[in-house]
Amino acid sequence: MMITTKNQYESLTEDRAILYAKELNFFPKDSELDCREIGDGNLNYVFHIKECNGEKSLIIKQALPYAKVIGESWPLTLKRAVIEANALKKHGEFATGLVPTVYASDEELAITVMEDLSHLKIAREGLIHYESYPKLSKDIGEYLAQTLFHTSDFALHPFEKKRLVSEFSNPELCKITEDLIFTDPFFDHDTNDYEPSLREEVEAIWNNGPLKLEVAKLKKSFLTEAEALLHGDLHTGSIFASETETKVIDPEFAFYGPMGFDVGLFLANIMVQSITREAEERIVILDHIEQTWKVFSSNFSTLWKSKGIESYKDTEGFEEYVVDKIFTDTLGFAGCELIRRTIGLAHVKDLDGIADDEKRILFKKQALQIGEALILKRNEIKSIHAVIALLEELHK
Ligand code: SR1
Ligand code: MG
Repeated sequence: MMITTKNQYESLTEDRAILYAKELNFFPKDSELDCREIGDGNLNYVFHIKECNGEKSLIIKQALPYAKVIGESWPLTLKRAVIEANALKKHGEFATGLVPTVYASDEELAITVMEDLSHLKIAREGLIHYESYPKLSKDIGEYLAQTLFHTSDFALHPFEKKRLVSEFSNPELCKITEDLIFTDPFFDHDTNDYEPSLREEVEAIWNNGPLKLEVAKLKKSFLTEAEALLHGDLHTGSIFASETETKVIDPEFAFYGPMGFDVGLFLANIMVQSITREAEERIVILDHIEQTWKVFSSNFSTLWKSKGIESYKDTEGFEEYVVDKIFTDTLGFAGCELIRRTIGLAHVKDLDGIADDEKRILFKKQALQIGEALILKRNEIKSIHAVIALLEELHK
């Protein structure tokens, strides 16, 4: 079922969401519906609607015309709902079973109606509570290889690639990332939010010329390198998981950018867990880091060989050059993400949720230290094992 309706924008309430769901003809006629707003993200409403006396259920996600986390003083385009629905569909063509099915979308109401995934848990929440996700890194490695390869110039006719670049032009959401990940944390900006005990480390970042030069280069890559259709915000809060399933949600930041950005954001958010965990619980996290890169790079290579259309694909050294560049970019973007999640506007519960002041501050300092090292040493670090060694240094 794929419905595209036209209505004038109004924000939904739980009651209005039920009325809207009834119009979709998804539920049996006259069935009684229950609705709860379950969104805990920064930007949108998420309504979970289910039959009171039946099995069927769905999710209605509605973009608000402002950032929920800040309020109406931060207006935000509603076009992001269309970007999200279209990115879910485009990525779903390749990452089979790894994104929710979109049932309907409504451009005027900025609504996406999709598969209910409430039997799964947000991976960040689960990881904080040491839940085991044996498929997470394999699935995300596969998701990254499929989505990034198939939407790139290595797989698409140049006309189709450029059509998609235009379709997924997402300037307002990109500006959030440009500011919150690449700029504000590296300057004394009023959006920053850091604990007073970190003031010395924060000032050291603002005064670190060589670090800022490398961040400027990474920001330039983000601004200019339209390599593939990215998810654009692939942190562990954008992933639903269980022991047997993984689903990537929320691609409202999708746009054409450098491939390493998606890989780096995911790895940075996993790395936070390696910083906060004791030795025994850390092993599984380090394994996720290794497996994500291994599965991504080996699946990307397989796709390159089997489906690549680039004339130079068999030219000695070219594939290696492309994968090495993704790796180097990945490390740099991961470093920026670690720093912004520690001292920028949008934090993560993995760190902020640690009640013990001494431990929390220590872990935050370590996140900054790893972030800086990844940015500054990204051209020297040649393997995922070297990244793991860097993380393990913290615990010696
Ligand atoms: C105002 S939006 C803050 C952050 O939330 C989103 O999930 C993105 O990560 C963004 O940077
Ligand atoms: Mg989100």
